[in-house]
Amino acid sequence: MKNAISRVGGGTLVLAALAAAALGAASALWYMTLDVNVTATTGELDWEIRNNTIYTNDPCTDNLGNNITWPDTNAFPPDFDPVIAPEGKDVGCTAIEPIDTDLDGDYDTLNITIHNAYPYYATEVDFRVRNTGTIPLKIWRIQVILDNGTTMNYTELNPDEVENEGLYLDLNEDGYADVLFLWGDNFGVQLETGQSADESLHIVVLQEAPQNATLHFMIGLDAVQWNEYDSVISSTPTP
Ligand SMILES: [Ca+2]
Ligand SMILES: [Ca+2]
Ligand SMILES: [Ca+2]
Ligand SMILES: [Ca+2]
Repeated sequence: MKNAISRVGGGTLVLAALAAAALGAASALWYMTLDVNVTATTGELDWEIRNNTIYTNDPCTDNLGNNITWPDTNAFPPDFDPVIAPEGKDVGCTAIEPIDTDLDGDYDTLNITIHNAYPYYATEVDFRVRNTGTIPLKIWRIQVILDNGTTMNYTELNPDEVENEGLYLDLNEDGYADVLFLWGDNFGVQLETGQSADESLHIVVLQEAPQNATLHFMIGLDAVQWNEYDSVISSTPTP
């Protein structure tokens, strides 16, 4: 009888040892899982406006910063197709200054100033956006930032407004639109790390723009990681 009890006792010990071993295995597995999570570091979402790709068809200065004369472009309704001003007149010009607003070493915003503009003066702002992060991204929306800090966001959700018909903007908030923006596309185009996409913006000054005023605003962009794009645009109203 003692022997039988002893055997049972021995069996219990063996089971306990097996359970401990199993627990040890589970612990090891748990730590391995943790290791995997730690090793899979998060990616970086980042992009830049490349400095040497910023272009306007009516610059105020040359590459050395000297003032230059450059014929204006005009664009009249209803189609606003740009044409060189009659007799190659030079009245207005466009200055573009890239800014690094978050001080991370790359340009993310454009400071745009239109000097001496008049109704139907037209200008073009082109630039290239490059994915400088480590994960694919898509350009989500445009930001137009007014002097008083008001920021308006536009996505491709209203393609007729942003890409085709254009966007009428009241820069000085007097109730009348001062400029018409017409955008190129490349919303939602996937950019792998290191890849670039061109953005172009046509700006036409309208009849109601203030006289003797310098038109100024800033342009920024928002990008999202590639697999967030659809859910972001479908859940966010514009502007
Ligand atoms: Ca950046
Ligand atoms: Ca000019
Ligand atoms: Ca930056
Ligand atoms: Ca206005």
